[in-house]
Amino acid sequence: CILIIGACGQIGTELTLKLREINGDNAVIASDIREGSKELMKSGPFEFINAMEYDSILNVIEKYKVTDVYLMAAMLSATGEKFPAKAWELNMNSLFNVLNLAKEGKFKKLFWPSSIAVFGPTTPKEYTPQETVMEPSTVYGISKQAGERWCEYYFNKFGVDVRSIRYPGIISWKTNPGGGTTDYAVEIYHNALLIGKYNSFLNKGTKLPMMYMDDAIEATIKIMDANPEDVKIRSSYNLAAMSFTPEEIAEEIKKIVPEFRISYNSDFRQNIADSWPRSIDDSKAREDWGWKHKIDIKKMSEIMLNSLHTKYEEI
Ligand code: VAH
Repeated sequence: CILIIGACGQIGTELTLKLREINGDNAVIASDIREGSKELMKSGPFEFINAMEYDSILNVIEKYKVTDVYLMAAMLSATGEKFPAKAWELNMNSLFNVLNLAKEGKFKKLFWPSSIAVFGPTTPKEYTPQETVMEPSTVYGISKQAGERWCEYYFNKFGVDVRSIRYPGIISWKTNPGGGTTDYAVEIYHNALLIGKYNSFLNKGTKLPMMYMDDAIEATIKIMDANPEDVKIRSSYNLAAMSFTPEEIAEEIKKIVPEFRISYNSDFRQNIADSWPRSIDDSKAREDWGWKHKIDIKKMSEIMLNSLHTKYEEI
């Protein structure tokens, strides 16, 4: 069966729910260091796992005869700059735990998320290639770049079947994101409905690669279902759907919430955003395992506002 480590996070929650829909509730074990949303907790088996503790992962793998592991626990870019040592420790030790468990044959297939944060200020900013200069300037980005190198090393040296995607900013409404620089693009929708305005911590003109959650979940499942020989890149695949600026989201929101107003007041996260690409070339993922995105900024805005409107009405 499948084990999701970090199942209570922004991506982990929806990945767990989708995998349960496809494989059956009891075929997917959710785990995290704390309990998650009501919807997640009542949808199937849950185990407490600290991703940095090898034995706690091994116990669950043996208890449920796990074959596939998705390691979704990590400290993201903004929080990582506040707690650099903790970010490095969590992001790397958790990865070494699962790479070594796979190397020792305790389970078969591993998914590990990388990020466009592996790119830095010296990387070409538009249509960033799969292979290019990567000098990340955040601890999070450094940990993802190092992680990619280790994934490729364990594949080449020990035949570990690890697969990885460089996620762009992910937008969703079911859980609140935690500690990311792209989180402005989630907060803005909540605020549009709650107070009709948003003070963006990223400046006008800050274009970043982004993706709606359903596309990210589909890509994750697609790369894990791909034939091993089609997964030609074993560091991590560039992945993209759209790129937009805060003002472009504001324009989409105004089509549905005409009185919405945006203001700008950048903070330390502006430097992080400025170090990242503005758009990504994901042609290798499209060629190798048939990736294609479905949701654009218009569709995303409609889904976000309609879903959040319903959510806030229920409260
Ligand atoms: C972050 N949401 O902001 C994450 C992601 C590309 C951004 O890695 O840190």
